[in-house]
Amino acid sequence: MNNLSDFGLIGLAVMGQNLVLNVESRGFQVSVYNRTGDATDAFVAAHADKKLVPTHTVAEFVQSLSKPRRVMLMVKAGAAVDAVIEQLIPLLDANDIVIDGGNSLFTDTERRDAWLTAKGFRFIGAGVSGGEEGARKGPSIMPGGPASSWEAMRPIFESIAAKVDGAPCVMHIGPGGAGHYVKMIHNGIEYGDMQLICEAYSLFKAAGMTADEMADVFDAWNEGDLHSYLIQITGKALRQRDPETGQPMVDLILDKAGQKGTGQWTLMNAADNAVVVSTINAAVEARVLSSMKALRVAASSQLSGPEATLEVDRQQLIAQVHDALYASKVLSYAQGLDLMRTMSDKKDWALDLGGIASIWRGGCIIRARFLNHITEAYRADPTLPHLMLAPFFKNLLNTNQQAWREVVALAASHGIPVPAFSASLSYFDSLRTERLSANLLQAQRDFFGAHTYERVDKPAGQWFHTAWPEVIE
Ligand code: NBP
Repeated sequence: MNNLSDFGLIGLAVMGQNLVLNVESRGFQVSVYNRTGDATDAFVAAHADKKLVPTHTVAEFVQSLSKPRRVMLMVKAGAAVDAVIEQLIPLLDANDIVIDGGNSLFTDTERRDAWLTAKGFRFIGAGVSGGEEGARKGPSIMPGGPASSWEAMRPIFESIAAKVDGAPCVMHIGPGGAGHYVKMIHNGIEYGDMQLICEAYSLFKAAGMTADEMADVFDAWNEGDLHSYLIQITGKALRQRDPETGQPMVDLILDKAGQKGTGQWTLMNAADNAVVVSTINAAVEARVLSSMKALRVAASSQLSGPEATLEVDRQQLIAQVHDALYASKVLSYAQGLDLMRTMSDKKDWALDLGGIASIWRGGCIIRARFLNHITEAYRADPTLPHLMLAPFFKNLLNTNQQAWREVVALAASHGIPVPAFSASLSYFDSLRTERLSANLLQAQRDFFGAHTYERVDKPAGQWFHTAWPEVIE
């Protein structure tokens, strides 16, 4: 082993351990440190044949690295990141690079970037997607920070990232918090994708399909346009049996969804920027509603509704749900991209949306065949105002919409909640409607608040107020 390591990682939980093994497997010697030293010892002992250097204090860790030092943090997002940085600051030298690879909030990353830059260090806020397996075999990496820091980390990032068609799933996203921001949007889109799949599942369930029959459908879909990691794992999850009872595993799992916050962050950022992400919003809210299990159980016997049983032609339902899922999925991505474009303009990040779609093709949770079409759309027109208006997607939405409408109508008439399918369809219909009902809304605003309105028969920018009749109650 060399005296000094090429790379160091702090935080040996599931993501950290797997990233270390990935980096080491590319020929780098890696120093490791974990707050609880037993985890360090157990990890290094379990991989005694690897070029790993265990350290038990932050000082020992820093001293074990070649300069400029490359220190990656894989600790719990939030206060833990600041606590580790505080410990590192007195020990680092100018130009050393600190990379936060956790799911940090991008505004925290911007604060840390300013903090460390002012002290002469280099900071990279890098989103890492792909979970445990991605970290080990090749994640999608979204690094933000100065271009010079990216260049210094590029050889390691490119060697550990997933590869698609020979290209590594990593690129310099932009300055400051841009990397963590894009990872947050990735997670928001992931929420949307997952919820849409769950809505397809609930329709199939209402049609009386067994878990194995549904698994067959998802497996078949994974061979076509919907080919993606999430469709693939859904098929596998549905086929899984509980060893104890022999029943499908999914039937035994409590219907209360957890969440760690990145979906909600996406909603808050969308609200801050007046961008509509209704599919992602529906997905986050569906998790919240699912968590209200006790109330749902109580309400289920008090609030009536139609029988949630679909007596329909099964093959036709499967084909229609496929088209509804695909169209809704496009909307979910279109909304996420719209939010990224808005923030890119606001923050001067110059985000390459086509490039971002391309690094999401491998390693990450939302990896999917159809991302190629997003890359092509932005390569053909980098100023594309909205994904729905790209030729491929325009055609897809026009073709799939009849099935989409029928699925949403079928679900509504049978009392089956499909919040993400229907939010997506409403967004589609709102955006393609030349004249909405907001004329009446403007009248209401002017009526009670003298907020004024523009007129269709006068130039834009001229504002009018009407002396509305007095209301006598
Ligand atoms: P966790 O998010 O569960 O964090 C556990 C690690 O943080 C342990 O090494 C723990 O050390 C360390 N830590 C904590 Br907690 N407080 C600390 C402190 N004050 N000082 C030093 N270390 C501290 O681990 P994870 O699931 O591997 O995720 C790591 C990061 O990657 C998170 O930001 C997560 O959101 C992100 N991420 C996770 C996934 C995933 O699939 N799990 C995917 C993508 C991104 P200890 O052993 O001493 O308690």
